[in-house]
Amino acid sequence: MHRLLIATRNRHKTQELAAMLGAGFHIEDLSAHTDFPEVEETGATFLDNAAIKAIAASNHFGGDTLVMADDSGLEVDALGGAPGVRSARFADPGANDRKNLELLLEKLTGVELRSARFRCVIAVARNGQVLASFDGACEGEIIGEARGSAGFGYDPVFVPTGHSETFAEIGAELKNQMSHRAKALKSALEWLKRL
Ligand code: ITT
Repeated sequence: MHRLLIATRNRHKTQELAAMLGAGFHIEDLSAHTDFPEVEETGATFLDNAAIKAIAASNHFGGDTLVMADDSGLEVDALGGAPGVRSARFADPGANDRKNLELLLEKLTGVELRSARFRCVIAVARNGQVLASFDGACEGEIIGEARGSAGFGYDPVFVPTGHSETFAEIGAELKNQMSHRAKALKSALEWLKRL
């Protein structure tokens, strides 16, 4: 069984990744590692930030620990691609999901162009080196008010193309088949099998 450290404190990400990775992996995230310092996400792209998180964690844990980091976010066309890499801290540096989502809906009040996409970059690192990275995107649109209680982040306002329910209504199983994270992880899994 492969041991994989997921370099995140976002338990929703861990849950989704764990469900998709399945039983062949022994997974751990940063939640129990309170000594691991908060990593500043100073990159301009999802790839930069995924690499920053993966390298920091693999330096900290050392040895042969295989580390996977996910940097992800929402790009809204009417906002020129915002919140993008700032998705987790859109409303303010310590913002929570509800505040971010409220700000997004406020900014889109009366705006007709509703197209958006979630993006995810997964970086895999060991001994302070990024070994590979993978990306995935999921197109959709932002509705006018939040619907559903599953998932996290902007899920209650994102309806993936070809569906009528939001990611927060559609259920974890379906989200995990079509999401940005699912697509990035599918490529990562192919690569991990050959490692
Ligand atoms: P870590 O850095 O510890 O992994 P984080 O939540 O800060 O956790 P990011 O910097 O990658 O992670 O920011 C991701 C944000 O993008 C997340 O907080 C949500 O607001 C949004 N997001 C990403 N994937 C999402 C998804 O599947 N559903 C809803 N929102 C998502």
